[in-house]
Amino acid sequence: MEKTFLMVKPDGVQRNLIGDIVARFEQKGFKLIGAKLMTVSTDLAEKHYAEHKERPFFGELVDFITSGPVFAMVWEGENVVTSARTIMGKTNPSEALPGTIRGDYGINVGKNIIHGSDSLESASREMKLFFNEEELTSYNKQSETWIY
Ligand code: RTP
Ligand code: MG
Repeated sequence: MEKTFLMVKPDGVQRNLIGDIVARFEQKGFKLIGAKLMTVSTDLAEKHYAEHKERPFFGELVDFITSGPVFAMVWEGENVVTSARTIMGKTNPSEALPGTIRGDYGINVGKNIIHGSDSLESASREMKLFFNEEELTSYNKQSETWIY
């Protein structure tokens, strides 16, 4: 089954949005298979955002993501990579639609509440950066027979 890496960013944690965000993905029908509250090191932040290394906002991005605890998660489900990005809304919260996480809670592009992998390849790479294999679980949920 497809997996994605999601992370409530430091602003989302400080604004008490972990519960709401987890609830949205749970209620959609996706399955949480790993989660932890952690502080991201500069080294991990630079690896995670390596694709943006040359962008002018890279320093700010690394400073922000290391500025306080994040809530890192792995979710599983059909088409979860794309679906999670839809639930999150556009990168810039000022363009994100109401009903999306960023549309409901954000204003500024630098403080956009949540990260989600943008492809299957990113998901696999990011999951391995943030989680050991033993930290991820696999289990059946009876309720899934009512979803799929
Ligand atoms: P993310 O990786 O954090 O899930 O966000 P994303 O895919 O929607 O957007 P991406 O293009 O990967 O950009 C990564 C993060 O960089 C910050 N950003 N700042 N100041 C700026 O113009 C600017 N542009 C992007 C955002 O916080 C974005 O989430
Ligand atoms: Mg991205």
